[in-house]
Amino acid sequence: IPTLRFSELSEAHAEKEVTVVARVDNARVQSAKLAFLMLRQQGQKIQAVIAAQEPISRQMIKYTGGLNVNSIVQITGLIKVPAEPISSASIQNLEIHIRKVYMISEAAQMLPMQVKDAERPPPMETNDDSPQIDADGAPIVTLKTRLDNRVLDLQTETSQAITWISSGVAELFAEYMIKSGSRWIFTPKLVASATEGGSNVFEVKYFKRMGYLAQSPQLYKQMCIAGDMENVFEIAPVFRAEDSNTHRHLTEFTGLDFEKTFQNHYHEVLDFAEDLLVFILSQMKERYAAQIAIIQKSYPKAGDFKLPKDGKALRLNYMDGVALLKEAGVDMSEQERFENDFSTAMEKQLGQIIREKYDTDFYVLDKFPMAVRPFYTKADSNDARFSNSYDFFMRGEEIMSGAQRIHNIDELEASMRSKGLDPTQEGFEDYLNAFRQGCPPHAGGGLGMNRIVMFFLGLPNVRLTSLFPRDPQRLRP
Ligand code: ATP
Ligand code: AMO
Repeated sequence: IPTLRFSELSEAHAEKEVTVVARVDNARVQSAKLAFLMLRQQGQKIQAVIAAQEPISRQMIKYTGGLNVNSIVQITGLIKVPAEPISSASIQNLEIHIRKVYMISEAAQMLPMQVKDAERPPPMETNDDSPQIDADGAPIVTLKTRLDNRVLDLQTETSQAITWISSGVAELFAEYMIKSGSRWIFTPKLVASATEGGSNVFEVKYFKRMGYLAQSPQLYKQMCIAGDMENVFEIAPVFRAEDSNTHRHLTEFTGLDFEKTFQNHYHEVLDFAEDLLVFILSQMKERYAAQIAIIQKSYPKAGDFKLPKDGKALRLNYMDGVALLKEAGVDMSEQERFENDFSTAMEKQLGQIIREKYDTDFYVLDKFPMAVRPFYTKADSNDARFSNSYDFFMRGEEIMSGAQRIHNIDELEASMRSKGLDPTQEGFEDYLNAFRQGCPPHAGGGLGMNRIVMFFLGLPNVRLTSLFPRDPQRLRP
């Protein structure tokens, strides 16, 4: 008797005996002579029936109908095609008439939450764990309960689809980079200095001294350029000790980073990055349409992400964004413009304005003020208040930062000092030596994978995009 996956089963198996290994989605005893199981394999469900007839005992019916929900069982039985088609779209129009049941892995009788209850979107308050019910009296599973019991939560149809979307974004990023001749790099995450120059680093005890968890692969991807690697990319964890309890900040997230040399102008790299994002977002819509449709049932915005119609990213300058906000009545003072850049509220409002005016949820702002960018950013040679740096936005929120980098050692040291950093500090020495030894002009960017998934799907919380999210309150599971 063959053991088959649900996806391999069809009406062609009618009246044939098969074996399946699946999860018990639901079990019920109908009568002393009849019991039903709903079996589940990822998104697919098949009903199984057990009826009293030779050699099946009433005891076996009681046992089957009483199986603990979520257990993994091995079932052997005859495939039947029901005369009356099964109405639910998620349930296949096949039935298994059970001959044998073996327990493979038994789930506890009381689970901390029911997978079916977790199918509805939770309220987004992260730490509220009070019991709630919806209008029909069904329990609402809070985000905290779901994240505390993430393994069960990952089994829901929506979580399954979201994890496919993350997988797709990483796959498409790597595909595009490799096609462009980029080399996949693997840089250390245990490092000796705070890469982004800030204070938001996790310290680790490194034998007899201190080390840090990498805030980004920034210094190493640039050192690879100095090592004549020309075009590199990485997919790796990024650690930020930011005590930011927001809908879009994690303390550990997946970074999609790239760095490239250019011949004449940093816009060669900016053009490349724009095409990369248009490729990822348009291919996601095509290749992952089935998953998007599932997510849309819980999060209605999942299917409505607007890409520019001409297939080219919309690029504006930072000051164009300032002007659009001013037209809408949001005026930034001279100091705000050059020292603060946009607040989250302003960014979101700008996203609205751009959607209405240009009909796109994806756009790029170039030429950010120098004062708000990290030390390695190259200033605009025409106006030193600005820089050759860009942010990418989806639905009005930042998903990527990038810039042309300083490749001249004197300029780099001066920039560090102007940002209050000490070039002689341990950890910066090796980075700076790379420039003392000669480094070609280059630019790059860092994408937050979780942010791309979140804003592509219009999800209300970034934690839904992380397998096992880390935030200031959460270090488990
Ligand atoms: P980047 O690191 O490139 O700046 P980001 O989007 O994470 O990316 P942050 O500087 O961390 O940017 O924050 C951006 C916005 O988020 C800021 O306008 C800030 O006001 C807001 N923000 C950050 N932390 C918090 C917080 N704990 N509560 C409310 N808002 C926050
Ligand atoms: P930046 O600090 O802007 O730039 O980070 C790059 C991108 O990472 C994402 N991101 C986050 N995602 C989730 N939780 C967080 N706490 C978080 N912080 C940032 C955002 C952001 O755009 N070295 C530069 C990149 C470069 O210039 O190449 C850097 O790290 O999507």
